[in-house]
Amino acid sequence: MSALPSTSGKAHAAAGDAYDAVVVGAGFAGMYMLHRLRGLGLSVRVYEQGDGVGGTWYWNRYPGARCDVESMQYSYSFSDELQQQWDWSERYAPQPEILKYANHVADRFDLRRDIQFSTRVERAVFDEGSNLWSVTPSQGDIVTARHVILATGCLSNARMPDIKGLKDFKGEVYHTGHWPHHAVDFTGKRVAVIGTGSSAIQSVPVIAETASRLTVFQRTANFSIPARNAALTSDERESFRSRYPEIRRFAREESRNGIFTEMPDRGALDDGDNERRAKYQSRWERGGLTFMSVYNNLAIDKTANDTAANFVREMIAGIVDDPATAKLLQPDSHPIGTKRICIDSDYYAAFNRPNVTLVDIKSTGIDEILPNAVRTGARDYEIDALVLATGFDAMTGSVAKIDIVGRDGKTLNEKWAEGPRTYLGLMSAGFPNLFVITGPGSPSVLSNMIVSIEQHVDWIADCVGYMRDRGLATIEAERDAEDKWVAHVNEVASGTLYPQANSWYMGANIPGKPRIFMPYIGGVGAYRQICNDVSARGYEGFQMTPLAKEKRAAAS
Ligand code: N01
Repeated sequence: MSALPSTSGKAHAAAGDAYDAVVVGAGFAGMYMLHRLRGLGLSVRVYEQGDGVGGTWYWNRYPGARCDVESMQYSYSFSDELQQQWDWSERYAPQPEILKYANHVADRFDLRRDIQFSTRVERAVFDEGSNLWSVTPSQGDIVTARHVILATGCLSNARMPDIKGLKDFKGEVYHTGHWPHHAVDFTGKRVAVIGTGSSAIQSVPVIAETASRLTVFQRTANFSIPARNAALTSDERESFRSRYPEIRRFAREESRNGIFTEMPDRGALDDGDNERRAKYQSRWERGGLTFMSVYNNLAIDKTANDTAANFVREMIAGIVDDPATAKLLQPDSHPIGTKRICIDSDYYAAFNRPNVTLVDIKSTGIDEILPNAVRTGARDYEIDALVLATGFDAMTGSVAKIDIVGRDGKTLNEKWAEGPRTYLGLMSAGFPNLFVITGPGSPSVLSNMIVSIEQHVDWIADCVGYMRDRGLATIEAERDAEDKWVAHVNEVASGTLYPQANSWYMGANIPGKPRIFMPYIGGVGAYRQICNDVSARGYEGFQMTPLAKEKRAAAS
């Protein structure tokens, strides 16, 4: 039973309302968290900045936006009826369909009545006397909660680049991560795209179809593998559905990245040139993220990695007609896979169109944005619309926007000033009852996000239920356990090639952000086992304190 009076179903929380849990964010993580906590009979208030559910899929509405994990796997597994009944139309569903799915889930599980939309959480302060959090939303009154769960997303804090003159541009300006809800029509317009990460790689071929001229400004070339997207047949859907128990089990327990696929049994150098090439070719034809799992050492052995990188560079040269453009598009700044690999539909081929130009800004950068043009060292490019595909303050950016005050008045931003510190990516010492879903120090962005979200949500819900059943007031990571976990996360990362790239995994895309490899690269299955072992041993590495006597009586 709820430890606190029910305040469920109110449009706005009122002053003094007390909840068992406040959840920040109503994306895939926040929605499932709400569903699980409600299942425990707890009172929950979810605050969501957008005016609808869906998180990433609510904000990222840019042309060509799709998931890069196959939809039959990038979907909730917690409800068998849901996964048996929902029909994905394509191998990689487009953003509107994923958003429709999020809305379907919200309706199906009656989630909206506990979500307060168009509301950010601005502040959360832990009161050491009552062991409760005091949460300040951007609208409505301050509420209290025993638990605060950050379901704020890893790629949700869109980053505007600091380019001179940007605010004086007179044409249309869009950020891919904050795309407007109204239709954007580029027909007949001169469009510039700044950035060549996944968002640009997905949007460029689509924008190129209608723009009169598209100029893509590239600072760093990225590796991209064809998606080979196609409509799903009912036979294909059925084949997945009938094997779901094994597919989901494998993704959770055995996989490295939360995706059901063959596990490589050998390294790239164990095969001869012809055999290796044939394997890369076959994965290239198949398309998708599993290109990188053809061998088991591409992330750790540079010579092995070079064989895959060279293959992709060769494919790029084969697609792009103009040799100078092909050369620019061939990445040479990082080992393949050490920045999140991109999945595209005709990205490289788009540069064969007469209306598309690639501009290399690696050495010169963009000098400034004029009211009607992008100025580089070489010349001015006149444009009508500007698309900023410049990424996110990843993993910590959305957490940092909330003023979180823990024990002794210390803020989380102070504690994380030199880089995020967590135990298991779930909690941070000094911040009792504050959980992060898919936070830094967990596999998170290195995985199929929904698999990692479900794992964290289930672990947190089980933990909250355990506390409720035993009359416990707080759970808090121990410093020693946290230090050891942070050291372990760093040690595992340093055994790989990942730190060699200036990636958002490393915080390298944000000036001044500490360079630390943020996610845990030990693998989804291994990580789950560690978390399960910790809880099985009575939450080893966490301190728990009991409720005061009278509160224990009220909670039972
Ligand atoms: O962002 P990014 P993204 N001047 O950071 C450039 C996920 N995602 O939105 O590399 C000029 O990857 C920057 O250049 P550089 C996915 O996990 C998933 O594309 O810093 N250029 C880079 O080229 C992905 O990894 C899907 O040299 C500037 C680009 O902008 C993550 O989101 C789809 C600049 C930013 O690339 C982020 O992808 C889309 C400046 N001042 C995204 N500042 C799916 O398929 C930045 N850049 C699910």
